[in-house]
Amino acid sequence: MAYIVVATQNEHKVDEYRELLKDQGVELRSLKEYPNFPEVEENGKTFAENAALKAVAASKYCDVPAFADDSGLEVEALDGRPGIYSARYAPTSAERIEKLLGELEGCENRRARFVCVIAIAINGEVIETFEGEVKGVITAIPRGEGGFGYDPVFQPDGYDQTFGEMAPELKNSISHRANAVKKAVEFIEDEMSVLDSDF
Ligand code: ITT
Repeated sequence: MAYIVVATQNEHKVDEYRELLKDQGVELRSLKEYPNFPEVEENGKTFAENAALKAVAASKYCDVPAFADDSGLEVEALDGRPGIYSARYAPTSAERIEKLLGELEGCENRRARFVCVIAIAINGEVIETFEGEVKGVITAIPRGEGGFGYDPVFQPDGYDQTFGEMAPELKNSISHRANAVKKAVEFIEDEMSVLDSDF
C-alpha cells in the first residue's frame, strides 16, 4: 500500500486526516513515528508557503512522500486576522478564543472563514498545493467541547451548531480541511501514479 506522512505536531489534525483519508487506500503515518523530526520554523508569509515548508522538511527527513497543512481563521472585521498567525495569536486555545471575542466585542460583523492549504511534497519538492475554505460566523460565546482550536466559536453557514458542537463526521464533511483534501484526492487520482510506487 502507498504511504504518506502527515507533517503536523497537532494531534487533532492527525485524527481528522485519518478520518478524511480512511477510504483512500493510503497508509497514513504521523510524526509520532519520527520523534526526532525537528520543529519547522513557519516563517512564510502565506498559508501555502508555510504548508510547503512543513511538507518539504518532512519529505526530506522521513524520505517518503509527505503532506502538511497550514490553516487558520480569517475574520472579516479584523481585516483577515489572525490568519496565518492563528496558532500564535495567544498561548492556549482558551486564551485565543477569549482574545478573539474581546476584539469582536460590540462588533456587528461576525463574518469569518477557516482556510486550509495542503502542500504535498516528494523528495524535498512541492508537487502541488490545495486550498479549502468554509465560511461562517463567530458566535457571541463558545459552544461545544468537540474539535479543537477555534471550533467552539465558529458556526458554519447553513448550520445551527458550532464546529465544537458538531459530530466529528459532520465537521469532517464540510470543513476547510475536508475541502482541501477533496481537491488533493482528485488531483492524485487524476495526475499521479507516483504515490503508488515503492518508496
Ligand atoms: P502544525 O503546524 O504542526 O500542523 P499547528 O496547530 O501549529 O500544527 P497551524 O500552524 O496550521 O497548525 O495553525 C493552525 C491554527 O489555526 C490551529 O492551531 C488552530 O488554532 C487554528 N485552526 C486550524 N484549523 C482549525 C480547525 O479545524 N478548527 C479549529 N481551529 C483551527
